[in-house]
Amino acid sequence: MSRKLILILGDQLSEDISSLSDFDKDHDVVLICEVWDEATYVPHHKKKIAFIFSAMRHFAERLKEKGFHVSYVKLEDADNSGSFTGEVQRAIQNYHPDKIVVTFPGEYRVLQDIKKWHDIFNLPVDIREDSRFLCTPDEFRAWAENKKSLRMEFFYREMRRKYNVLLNDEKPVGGQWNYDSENRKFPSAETLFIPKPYMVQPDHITNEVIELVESRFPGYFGDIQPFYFAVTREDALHVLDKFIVERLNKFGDYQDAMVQGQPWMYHSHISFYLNCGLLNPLEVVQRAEKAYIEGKAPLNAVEGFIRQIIGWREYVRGVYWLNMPEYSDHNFLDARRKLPALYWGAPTKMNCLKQCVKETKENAYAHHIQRLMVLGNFALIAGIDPKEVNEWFLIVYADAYEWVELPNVTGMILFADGGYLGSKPYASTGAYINKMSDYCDGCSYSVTTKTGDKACPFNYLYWDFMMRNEGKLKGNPRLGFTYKNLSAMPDIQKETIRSDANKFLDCIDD
Ligand code: FAD
Ligand code: DLZ
Ligand code: SF4
Repeated sequence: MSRKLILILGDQLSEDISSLSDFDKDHDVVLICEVWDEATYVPHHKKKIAFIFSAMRHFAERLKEKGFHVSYVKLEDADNSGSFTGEVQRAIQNYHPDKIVVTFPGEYRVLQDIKKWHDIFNLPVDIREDSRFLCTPDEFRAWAENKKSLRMEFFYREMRRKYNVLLNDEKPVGGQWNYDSENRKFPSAETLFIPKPYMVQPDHITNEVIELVESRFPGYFGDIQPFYFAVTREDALHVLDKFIVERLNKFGDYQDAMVQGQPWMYHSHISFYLNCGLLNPLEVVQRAEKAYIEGKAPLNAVEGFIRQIIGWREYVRGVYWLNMPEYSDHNFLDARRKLPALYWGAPTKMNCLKQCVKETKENAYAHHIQRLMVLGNFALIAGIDPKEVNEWFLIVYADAYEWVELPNVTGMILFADGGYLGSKPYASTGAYINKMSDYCDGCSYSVTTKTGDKACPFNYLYWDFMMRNEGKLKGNPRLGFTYKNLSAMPDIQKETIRSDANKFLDCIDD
């Protein structure tokens, strides 16, 4: 009887993963390994490493309880080779398999390694579709074919039809596909009473991993304590249930709101669990839809939430696999500035950035609008090199894997792909941040002042960005109004803006 060696990666922690679909308990072996290469290919946030390792260890225990033969390699094991290839090699020597099986990985660089194994080990390598995603790379390719630029909204409608989500006789429930226009409420008194998310007490496995990370990754960014992530499927389901029951009803209303001292808001905080396999996207969507059908959450909230998962999440993955490896080299706006030290927690007088970086450091999490309109917007208008921005976003968030991080950074926030993913750069002055948050109240700068030492840097950096990139952006139909305003601006004002921007950026790390 032949034996399969099944490698399960740290973001494939699902019992229904395709690589296990024909597991033979009498012969096959599952390999799960903590390897130095993965833990260090970027210096991940400490909470991210602890989360993945603990979730991997718990998952291995679960498989063993169910009778799977699991070979689990810990980071500190004496013979650990430090790489997937090295660990597969050791497992081949130990178990003499006839075949290697792995589900399609989440990152291009890992896929390149896996593709070499057939030649290195002289064994067949079966790379299986990752059926947890709702759109395969081939389906996405077919949808994208012959389109010069892609738009998420049309992809999303296809996905609603494919999975029959929020549809009545093939028409969108409520008559509209998208209820975003109802979803941009400012923070109000209600945001003072946000239900607390489900926080998990670390067990002995997690505590052991925390100690390991503290001793082996001491200089890495981020606070490891307090640690409260779910690391099992049961706890991840609790996180999801608590969100559906307590916060989904307000998700739409406050999706874009930012409140100082409230890192979690009405968001779901399930990206970590979706991306490592503890939750499945379709089950999440179906639970949200059920809440709407049962009258427990309004349509604007449920539609908005579902759109993020079957729309944006699948769309960015499609963009990633369709365009790698070229996508990681895009720099359409030729941005060259180094990432300022404030992204690593160096003091800054800009309160919005200070709060978002502080929460990122504490939680390995920031919600979407913090990533997009504060951390991302600043990186865009300050002209920071896409490579540096991508690396930062990959390091600091516990949900970050290149398939999802890269399109969001290169495409969504930096417009570095020239408008392939999004129709215009998400650049804004301080007015947007002031409208959607209370950060400006506690800031040393004045959000209503446009130039000079007291002025909010977002105000002059925004116009400086538009001037610097006029040649590339002026023709964008969605920026027509901006460039009309710019052309009406007196030259002296433009000069002041340029000079304020240069002065600020030149001293940003002082
Ligand atoms: P919610 O706001 O509750 O949304 C529900 C779910 O929708 C999320 O869990 C996520 O799975 C999905 N989702 C929402 N927006 C997106 C999106 N733009 N792309 C993909 N999925 C989405 N998400 C990641 O999972 N990993 C990343 O590395 C990542 N990097 C990002 C970088 C930037 C610059 C930006 C602007 C966004 C990034 N996102 C990333 C998307 C989004 O910010 C996070 O998915 C979200 O903040 C996670 O928190 P949540 O689970 O509370 O999400
Ligand atoms: C993120 C991560 C880390 C920190 N460590 C490991 C590891 O030691 N072993 C492992 O299998 N996976 C790890 N991961 C997740 C991988 O980086 C992820 O599986 C690949 O990038 C493919 O998406
Ligand atoms: Fe941020 Fe400007 Fe508001 Fe300060 S004034 S918090 S820098 S937007």
